[in-house]
Amino acid sequence: MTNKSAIVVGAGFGGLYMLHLLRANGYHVQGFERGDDVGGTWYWNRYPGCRCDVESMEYSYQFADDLQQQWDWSERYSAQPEILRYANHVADRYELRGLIRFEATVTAATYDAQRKRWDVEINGDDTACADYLIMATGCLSAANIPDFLGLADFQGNTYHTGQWPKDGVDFTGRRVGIIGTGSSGIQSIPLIAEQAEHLTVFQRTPNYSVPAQNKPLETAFVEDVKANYDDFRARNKAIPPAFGADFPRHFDSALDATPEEREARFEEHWRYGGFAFLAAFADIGLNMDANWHAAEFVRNKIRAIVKDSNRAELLCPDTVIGCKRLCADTGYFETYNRDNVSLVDVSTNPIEKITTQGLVTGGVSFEFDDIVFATGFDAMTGALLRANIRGTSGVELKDKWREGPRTYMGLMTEGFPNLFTITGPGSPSVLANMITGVEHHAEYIIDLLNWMQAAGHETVEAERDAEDEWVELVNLRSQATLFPRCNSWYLGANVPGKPRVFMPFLGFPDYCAKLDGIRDAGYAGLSFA
Ligand code: NA7
Repeated sequence: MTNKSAIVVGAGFGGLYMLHLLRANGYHVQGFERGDDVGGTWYWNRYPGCRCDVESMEYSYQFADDLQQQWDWSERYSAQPEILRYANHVADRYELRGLIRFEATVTAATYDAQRKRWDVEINGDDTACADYLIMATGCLSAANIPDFLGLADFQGNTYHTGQWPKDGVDFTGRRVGIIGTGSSGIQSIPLIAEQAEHLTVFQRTPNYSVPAQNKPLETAFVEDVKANYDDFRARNKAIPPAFGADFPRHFDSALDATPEEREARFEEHWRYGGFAFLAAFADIGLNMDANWHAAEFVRNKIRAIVKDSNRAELLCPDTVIGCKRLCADTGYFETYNRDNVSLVDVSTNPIEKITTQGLVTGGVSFEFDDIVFATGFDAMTGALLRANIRGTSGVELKDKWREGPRTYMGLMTEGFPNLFTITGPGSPSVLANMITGVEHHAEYIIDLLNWMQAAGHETVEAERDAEDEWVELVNLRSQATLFPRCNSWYLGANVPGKPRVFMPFLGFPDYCAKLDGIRDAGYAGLSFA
């Protein structure tokens, strides 16, 4: 037992495991969570059709073999209710609930350099303090509702996909408008369309989506994975996204194939489903010409599925495929063949205003009973900046990150001693298997804290030079790919005014090797006191 204490903010998968490790290592620990239960992103995103785009056998903790052996998933891609049940199972199994105060939003966190402690304000009127502050606040947890004129005037119901009511929503017989065609829109539109009297989709940018090809998990497959789970996990951790090791994967160039070979390869990957589509050739994410072939294949699929040719063209993206997160759907494009679904292009005529009865775009008024905002998140930095974090000399994180997030290893930021970010910007985070990522971070943090206890250090802080080099490295790695060539939330481009900086570190194995090297060099780039 140590006399050191830690506050963990967030009770999603990162926070839960961090709490477990801290307690197991003898730290005094207190968790705070905005929701009234565990689950984080999977607690809030309850919209119809919400489902993980990483396969179930991979999207789970691997720190305890009995846990992964005993838990059973029902489908190839788990739906939100099942993932939330899993989070609850973990919280109960490891008796974590007692460590967490629910409905407790951290509204400010200030480092006291004299006492070498973090003072945290909860719900604006309560306080707590600890030696270490660990932000496990998630990458997709700060909802983005655009600042539409007249937003408060609407007299019907409004919903954001990332803040969905616990009891669900019944759209039967209702006129519904939905804004946004990212993953949340693409997953929810087919199901809302089945219920609503009429659904109008407001699309600013069409998106690439590949069928998920979701299905019940086969017993023989599950047994095989479980019999070789360590090997399965190790193979996944050895590839850049830390998932999909068993995808059909090809290492040749799309440009070396004949048109017939390309078509056959893309068809094979389309039928396999989901992210595997991007593994059809080695250079889809690297070469614009190769990328065009993959994009054109999807456009032709859209043209074949959607019967109204004008509507099909509106749904065809002309951007780089895989640059925004590729979506995995169930019946998305088919939904546009329904009589009760309309599609409105707002790319050239932005939504002008929300009215008491609906909204106006291009001078045309639409009336709705309900409006759904599938408008995404202030990703990766939003939840951290909303917590009003102040470091040494009162520096605010939002000021330090005004030109974009700056971290060392995606874990720490200079000027903020003893503050850690689980899957922070500058770590693989959203471009790797998130659960693998949070486990790696929580384990790295606990090793570092234990090392500090043994060495008698009270504080740890990133060094400015090391941080500058890290930011440069993250940026350079993205420049070698096509990721910077669109307006994605990976770049902060979805939120007006947000600096355009590519935030995830590309490549989980390289990232882990770098962090191991830093640790083996006595935590080079961190300074201790
Ligand atoms: P996304 O992928 O950020 O999608 C948000 C959508 O909302 C996208 O189509 C946006 O269009 C649209 N949007 C945002 N603001 C507006 C305004 N002002 N007017 C019209 N349309 C707008 O969020 P999701 O929740 O779907 O998915 C986030 C991640 O969660 C996803 O990648 C998975 O990892 C899970 P835009 O493309 O910006 O033109």
